[in-house]
Amino acid sequence: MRILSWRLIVALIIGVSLVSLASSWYEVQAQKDALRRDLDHKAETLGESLAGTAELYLATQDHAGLEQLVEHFSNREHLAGIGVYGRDQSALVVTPGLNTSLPGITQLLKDSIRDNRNISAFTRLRFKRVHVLAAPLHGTDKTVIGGILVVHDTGYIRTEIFRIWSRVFVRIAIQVLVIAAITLLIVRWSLTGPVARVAVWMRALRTGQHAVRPAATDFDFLFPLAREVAPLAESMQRARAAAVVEAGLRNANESQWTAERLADHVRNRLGGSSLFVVSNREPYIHSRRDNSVTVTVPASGLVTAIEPILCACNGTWVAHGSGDADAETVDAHDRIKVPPEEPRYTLRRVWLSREQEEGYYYGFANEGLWPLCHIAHARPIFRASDWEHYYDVNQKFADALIQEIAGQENPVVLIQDYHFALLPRMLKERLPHARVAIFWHIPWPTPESFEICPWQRELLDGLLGADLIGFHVRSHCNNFLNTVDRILESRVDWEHFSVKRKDHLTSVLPFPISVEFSGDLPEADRELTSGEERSAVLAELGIEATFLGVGVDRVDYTKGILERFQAVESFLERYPSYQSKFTFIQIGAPTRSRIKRYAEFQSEVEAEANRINARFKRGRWRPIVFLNRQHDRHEVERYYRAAHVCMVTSLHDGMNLVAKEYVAARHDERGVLILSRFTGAARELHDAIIVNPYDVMATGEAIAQALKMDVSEMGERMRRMRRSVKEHNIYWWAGSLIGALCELRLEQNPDTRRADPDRVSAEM
Ligand code: ADQ
Repeated sequence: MRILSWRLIVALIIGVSLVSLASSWYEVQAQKDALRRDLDHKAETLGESLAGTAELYLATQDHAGLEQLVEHFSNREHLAGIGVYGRDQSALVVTPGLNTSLPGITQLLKDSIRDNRNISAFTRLRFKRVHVLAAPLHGTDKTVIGGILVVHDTGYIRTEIFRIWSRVFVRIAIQVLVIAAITLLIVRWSLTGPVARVAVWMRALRTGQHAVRPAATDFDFLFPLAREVAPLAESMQRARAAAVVEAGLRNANESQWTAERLADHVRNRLGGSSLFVVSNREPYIHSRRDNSVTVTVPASGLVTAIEPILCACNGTWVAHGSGDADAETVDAHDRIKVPPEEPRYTLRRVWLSREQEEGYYYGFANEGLWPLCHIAHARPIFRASDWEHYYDVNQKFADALIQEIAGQENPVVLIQDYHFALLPRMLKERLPHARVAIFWHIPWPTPESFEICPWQRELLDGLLGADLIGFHVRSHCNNFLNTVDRILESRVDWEHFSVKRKDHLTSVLPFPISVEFSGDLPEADRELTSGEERSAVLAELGIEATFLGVGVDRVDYTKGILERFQAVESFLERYPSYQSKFTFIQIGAPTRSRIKRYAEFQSEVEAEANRINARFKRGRWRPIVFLNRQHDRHEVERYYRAAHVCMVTSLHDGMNLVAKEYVAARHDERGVLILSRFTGAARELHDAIIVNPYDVMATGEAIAQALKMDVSEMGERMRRMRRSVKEHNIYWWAGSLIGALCELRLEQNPDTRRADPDRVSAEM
């Protein structure tokens, strides 16, 4: 860096000096020319007035007059001498010191008399630089009768030029000093300092010490480098943290699932097979904002879980391209390599028309299947046109997958969710050698409920094309097997949880989904305790309260948000001492707003919050704060850490990740979870206060129990729940699912299926 600074300084100094010298040289030359012209002019004027008088004296032979004249003029400024000569160049009157014997001067006089004209020149007189003017003298008849010489000393011009050069050199010296100082400062501020801080950061990362990431301004100059280094550093940090956790757990004879372990596990399980994931929502969305394309990752546990697997085996994710700049970022085959900062796998986008999206996604999936599978007393709407779109879109995804899979020997396909019930069969019919699993993220209803669906047989048959169907909990598996048993020609094997239909065997197993469990708080969040976080959150909201509850949901009628608000109301009624003290914050992301029922529900939630607030509100306290927007992960986690109690009161929920996120966020082992018994999570998190959300009064009592809970009991409960979530995290879920799928023998017979010692038994 020092050499660079010096090089920069020397180069700048040489450059600036050369430019200064060149421009000064021109300036000096111009000044010199001006002074010379000025002298020439002065000599001419003097010569003229001298000649006029000298001619009179010559005409009258007045020698004394001539002498007086010469003496009179001889003390002019810079004048070196004056001489009056006869026609034969003989000196008539000459000031002392003017040596006319020098050939240069006598020649000028001779030429001037001979040619009858003024001649001037700059020349040397001994060691002096002089200006000489030779002019002819005329008689009354205009004939040349002699000549004069006017000699000026030009030394003053040299002195002036010297003074100018001195000023130039002083100016250049000052410039050099200023440039050197500014360069040194810039190098230090923008280069040496940031590079040193980045180096310290990287060294701390390398040596595993506490590393504080330098400020964004430090990366400004080093942006291209930082773009590469930052993910590298982060993955190093993650790898190191994972290694530490692994080592710790190995000692304790346990093994926590991490992204690295999952990647390794999947590589081993897949052997040389390629992995294909299908979901409706894509992991990267390209959108156009202010003339530039930005990429966002939708907040979803699925991306967290699936991405390491796809990265590990360079797989392909097929999804609906929903971003408005998606089409312009893919290649000719609708593919794009992701993650953008370090491309490791392929995202294949499938395009849907507006009608298709309306019919397949909003219509059949969300107005038909969603209420069909959730017991939340919303009537499913089945339209034949929606069903057709649902069928077509499943077919479209099947076509895209077949294109992607072409030529692969043992492809493994993992399909996500209720948007693709028909896809497993469509795939298997064309690719019988593919291993196909579908994971159903929502509950499966009882056979009696499912039977109302006009396309019940087609849906079941489509699903049974898969080799493996995953649900969150055992009871959903049981409901599914019961439904198949009742509706389709098939053989259900209750011992091995499988269905045999037309010689094809489908395993139906529970894989409870989870969240990423990080042992460490993000660096930025280490500073505040939950109490401080609470004060900060309340201050930001302009609210005064002592106790805080939180709920985080899409504003969906299955999430029991109205019942939750009513439970808060009941609690405040029964425990008035908590009025002005307990505030419940509902973070509610608007969802599926194009569906009438959802738009209505959104208004109902707002109205209920307003009603309860109007009833109890006092000063700067309000019982309910409804924050109706999508928050980023960091914001949501702040609320989790700030809240005394988290309420999950779904009327029916496949799993519910919010419950697990709250537990994972409570590094301080504080906080109480109130959890609906109708969530999949309630089968795992026994230390939550389990409630029936339809029983509003009992849920209100649960709030009182949570707020009064003894710290040691709270800690015990939270510790046990954290242990469970930590052990069964999102990586464990993905590893179990892929492991089970790879373990199945295609066209297997249940009696010959090998037991997998590593297979996760998630008996729920
Ligand atoms: P969802 O019905 O979407 O998922 P859930 O499991 O609770 O429900 O997950 C919601 C996710 O969205 C959570 O990660 C939560 O933090 C986030 N979220 C909700 N509101 C938010 C907001 N306002 N701002 C930011 N983030 C918000 C379906 C099933 C579930 C099943 C999951 C996973 O219905 O039962 O658990 O899939 O399989």
